[in-house]
Amino acid sequence: MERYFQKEMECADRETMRSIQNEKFLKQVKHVWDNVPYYRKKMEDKGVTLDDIKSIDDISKLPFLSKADLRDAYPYGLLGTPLKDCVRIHSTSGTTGKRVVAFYTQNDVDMWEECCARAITAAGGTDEDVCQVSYGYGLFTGGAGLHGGSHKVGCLTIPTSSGNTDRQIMFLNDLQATILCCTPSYAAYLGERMKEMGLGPDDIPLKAGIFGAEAWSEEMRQDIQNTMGIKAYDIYGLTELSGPGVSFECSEQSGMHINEDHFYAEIIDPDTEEVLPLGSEGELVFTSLDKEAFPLLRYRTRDICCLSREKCSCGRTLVKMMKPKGRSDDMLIIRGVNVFPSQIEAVLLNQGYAANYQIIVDRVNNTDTLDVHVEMTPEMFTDNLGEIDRRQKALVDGMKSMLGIKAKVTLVAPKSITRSEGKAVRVIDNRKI
Ligand code: DLL
Repeated sequence: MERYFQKEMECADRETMRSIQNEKFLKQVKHVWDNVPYYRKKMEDKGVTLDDIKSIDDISKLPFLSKADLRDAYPYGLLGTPLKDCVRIHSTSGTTGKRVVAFYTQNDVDMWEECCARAITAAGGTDEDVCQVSYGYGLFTGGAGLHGGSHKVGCLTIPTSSGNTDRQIMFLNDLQATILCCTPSYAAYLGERMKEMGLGPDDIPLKAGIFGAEAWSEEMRQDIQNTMGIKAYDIYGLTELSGPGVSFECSEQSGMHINEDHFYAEIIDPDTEEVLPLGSEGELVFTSLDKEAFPLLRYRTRDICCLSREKCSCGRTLVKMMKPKGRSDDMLIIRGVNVFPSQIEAVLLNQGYAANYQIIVDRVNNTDTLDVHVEMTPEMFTDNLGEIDRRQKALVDGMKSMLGIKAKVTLVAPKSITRSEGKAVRVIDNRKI
C-alpha cells in the first residue's frame, strides 16, 4: 500500500493544485517586490511592475535569476526577511568564485523538512524505521535535510554523516538500519566495502536507499540495488531552493515528483530562454512559492531534464522530472560534441564495470583529447595484455556509438581510483587551467 506524508498535497487534482500555486505565487511575487530590492530592480529594468502579474500565467514576464545574480548579491542581497527572523544558513560547495549562501526562517526549515519527509515516506519509511543519514552534515544541505525529514516521519535517526566507511557499516548492521541516505557514489562504495567484508544483501536489514545530490544512471541503480538488496530511490534538490526534497521518487522509480505546491517548475531553452512545452528537454527553472528568507523567482538551475504529467501508479499527481543528465555546466564540449559524464558511465556499467572512473580532458595541438580511466573489477583483473586490449577496444567502441566521438580508454587496477564519500569528482578538465 502506498503511503503519503501529506496526501492532500501529493495527490491533489490539477485544478486544486493550480489554484494553490496561483495564490501562493501572487503572494511570493509581492513579498519579493516589497522586500528584495535586487530583484525588484531586475523587474523594473525589464519594464515589469507588480500590476503586470495577475496570475501564474504571467510568470513568463518575470526576469530570470542566475547563479551569477546570487554571487553578485552575496551575502545578503536576496534576503527577503530581517536577519533576526532567520535561524539557519547553508551554502553550496562551489569551487569557483564566491559561494552561494541561502538563508532559512523556521517556517522555511519546516517546509524543507516536510519535503524530505514526503521522500522518506514514498520510499516506504514509517516511524518503525531506522534511518541512517550518511550525507555530509554541515554547510551542505544533504545531512540536515534528510535528518529533519527523518525526524518528521518519526524514524529512529542515525546521524553518521559521511566518511569512516567501516563504522558506517558497523552501525548499519548493529543498529539494524532499514533506510540509508547518501550520495549514489557513496552508496556504491559502501556496497563494495560490504562485499569485501563478506556481507551480502541478506546479511543486512536495509530495505531502501534515498540517493541523490549528483547525476547517476539507471545502470548504477541496478548495481546498488543488487549489491545491497534494496530499492534505490532518487532524490533531487539544490541549496538555493532549500536542499534535498525539491523532488523525490516513488515506488514507480520512473522520475521524481516535484513538490509543486512549494516549487513551480518550467523548462527553457538555455540559449534563447524560451519556455518549452511539456515533455521537451531543456534547462529546469524553479520559482519558490512560499519561501520567506530566500525567495527565488525563475531561478535557472543549469540542470538539463524534461517534465512529465503522465499518470503515476503511486497515486501522486505531482508533476515528474526525469533524471537530470547532469548540469549544463558539467557538459563537456569535446571537439564540438556535447558529452555528459553520465553517458560515459552508462557505457561502463553496461559492460560490467562499476562506476569507478575518471575523465581527463585536455587540449593538444589545438585539438581536444578525451581520456577515460576505468577501473577493472577484481573479477576481471588480469595481466593478460590481449584480454586488456580486447576490453579497452570494446569500451572505445561503446563510447563511439554513445557519444559519436572517439575516446582513449585506459584500464587501471582495482581500487586505484579514489572513492567518494560525498559527490564524486569525475572530470578533470585541464583545458581550463
Ligand atoms: O546536492 C542537495 C541534495 C542533497 C540533493 C542530498 C539530494 C540529496 P547542492 O549541493 O546545492 O545541493 O547541489 C545541487 O546537485 O543543481 C544538480 O545539479 C545536482 N543534483 C542534486 N540532486 C541530483 C539528482 C544538493 N538526484 C545540484 N540527480 C543540482 C542529478 C542532482 N543531479
